[in-house]
Amino acid sequence: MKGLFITFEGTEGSGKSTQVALLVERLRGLGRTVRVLREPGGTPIGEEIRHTLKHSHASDAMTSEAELLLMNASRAQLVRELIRPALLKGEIVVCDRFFDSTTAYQGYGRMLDLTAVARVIEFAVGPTVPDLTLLVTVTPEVSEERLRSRQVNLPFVRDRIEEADRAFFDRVARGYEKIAAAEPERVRKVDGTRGVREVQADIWSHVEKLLSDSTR
Ligand code: Z5A
Repeated sequence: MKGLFITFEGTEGSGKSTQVALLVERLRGLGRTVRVLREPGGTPIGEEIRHTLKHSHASDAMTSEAELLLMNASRAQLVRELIRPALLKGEIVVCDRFFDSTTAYQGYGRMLDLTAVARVIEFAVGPTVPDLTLLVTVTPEVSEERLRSRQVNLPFVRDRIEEADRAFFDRVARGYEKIAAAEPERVRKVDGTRGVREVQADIWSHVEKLLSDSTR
């Protein structure tokens, strides 16, 4: 069976991780072997990079260019160590964030040169591009409310990126809109403001189509 690569994107609090877990459960229920990954991270080296990006004491001084390269160092490792081998074995790879996050956050959010960002991404991933990307969208208000309620439940420490201002998140959301408009076949938008089950059903309709197309 052909390997399939599915990624989830969206601003924080959009419900991506919740939907990743539900999709993986459903695919495994169909007997498919599924590899679940997240970015930045996913490999031992990637998880060390993730820690530096999110929590290092020195990371306040990190430049946007260093952030771009660290995201893609983690990605280059993940692609070669886990994603390509899994796809070659015919597995389904589901990844919570992938290169569209870099375009949205470092490109549009941090306002780095978009051509340079695209070149770095291309170097990190080569031909390993998702078959389907689910962009879960929420309003800033929904995102803030969900993050706030999660803080009540968990000892959640706001990390470096999450402390950036509202204008940053507006730019990220606009960036995602542009990404979706540029690649409507690969990137499917899903309204994440609805209940978990409705969002899940919408996502499943896209995945079901991908599964049936892949067996033709
Ligand atoms: N980043 C980057 O800048 N460049 C890159 O290239 C990459 C990443 C790859 C990773 O953070 C950070 O790295 C991220 C982008 C940057 N920056 N920020 N900030 P992370 O991995 O720690 O977290 P995240 O990816 O931003 O996701 P998240 O904050 O954990 O949220 P989520 O996965 O989208 O949502 P969730 O955990 O599934 O749900 C959030 C809460 O809402 C939770 O309490 C749920 O129970 C609840 N929820 C979920 N769905 C619903 C619905 N439908 N209704 C009501 N409540 C819901």
